[in-house]
Amino acid sequence: MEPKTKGRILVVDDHEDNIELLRARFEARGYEVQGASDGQAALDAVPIFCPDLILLDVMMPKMNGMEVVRRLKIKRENKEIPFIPVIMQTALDSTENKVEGLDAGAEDYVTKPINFAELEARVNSHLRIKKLQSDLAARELELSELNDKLTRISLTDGLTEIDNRRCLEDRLHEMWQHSMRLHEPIALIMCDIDKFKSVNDNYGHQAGDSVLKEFAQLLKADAREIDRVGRYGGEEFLLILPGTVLDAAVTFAERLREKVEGHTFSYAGRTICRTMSCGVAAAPHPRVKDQEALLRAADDALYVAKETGRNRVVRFDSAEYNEHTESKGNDSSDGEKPVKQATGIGGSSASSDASPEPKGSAEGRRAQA
Ligand code: GH3
Ligand code: MG
Ligand code: MG
Repeated sequence: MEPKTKGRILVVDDHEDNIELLRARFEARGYEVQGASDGQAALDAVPIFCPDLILLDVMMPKMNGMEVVRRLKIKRENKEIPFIPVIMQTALDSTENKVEGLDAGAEDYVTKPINFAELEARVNSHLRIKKLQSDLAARELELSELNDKLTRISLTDGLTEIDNRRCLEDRLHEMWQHSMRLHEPIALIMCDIDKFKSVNDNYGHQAGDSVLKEFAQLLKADAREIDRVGRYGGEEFLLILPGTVLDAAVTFAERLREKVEGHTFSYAGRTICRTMSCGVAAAPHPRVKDQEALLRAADDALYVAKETGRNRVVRFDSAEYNEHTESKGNDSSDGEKPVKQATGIGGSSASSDASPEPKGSAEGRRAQA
């Protein structure tokens, strides 16, 4: 194994003899040294040699040390290079040079002729600072990665690995604001697997988990990139469709419903079939004033789909929706008189195991879950 170097030093000097002198002394003490004989060569060497410290002569032809320091500083500010301490080598009597060098961004200076013991002490002191800085930067990076991971976890459903309810609510908030600002439509589809409890009862909880995962992927596969698909709770999923009018959302929901109806879920060699019910709502709509009302409208429409037989898509404020909610007296919208529409796309006929069973309001239903 190669012995660990005490540090990588880039020595920049237009006199080759000076470079060789410092190289011999530093290498003898376990440092790794590279020389550069002008300013441009030094700048070129930095990304390749990756020095821990630069020992820089001020007086050089073409590009002097001051200019090198200024350019290094810009590169560092642009995050092209990490922090690299620079020690300037100045003439003994040039206070002006020292001030200018430190102002330009150098960390320290030594005066020529060089006292090697002093130079080595300064080099070590700056290497210690550099190490502290890079340890700190590595820790910061670690923390920020951990933070990103935690954020991702807090917004993702652990089982299905799609957006969770919190994420959906955040996105809905953003998308609602965006839609209102640009006067664009926005639609929601609230989906609930029919008779899902019986999957758990008949095949076991793990089979239920597996169906939920597969179901999430079925929904996601058909959504556009700009749509959000998430698990709102238990076996209830929400799709947020920006820029989508009610008619288009109902058509899409119907397509998804048919897809689920025709799909065979499999778990441990057994096949399971299920249907889903959907409630669809969109804005702008005279009865949908805010994002909460939109969510409630989709949820209420889902409730009607459940009550009227399951395996159906019900549109908020359709004739069917209004007739049903009026007869039940449980419409939880804003209390204004429902606007009757000619028809609500009612999905297919009821599934065979469907048995309308009143469970109270949609919110009540969720509270039970
Ligand atoms: P409905 O058609 O009225 O929606 O009937 P349902 O059986 O689907 O609805 P119900 O609310 O009666 O039951 C939902 C079931 O979903 C009960 C609960 O145990 C199950 N469930 C919720 N979350 C999970 C989960 O993460 N994994 C599994 N396996 N089951 C879950
Ligand atoms: Mg269900
Ligand atoms: Mg449910």
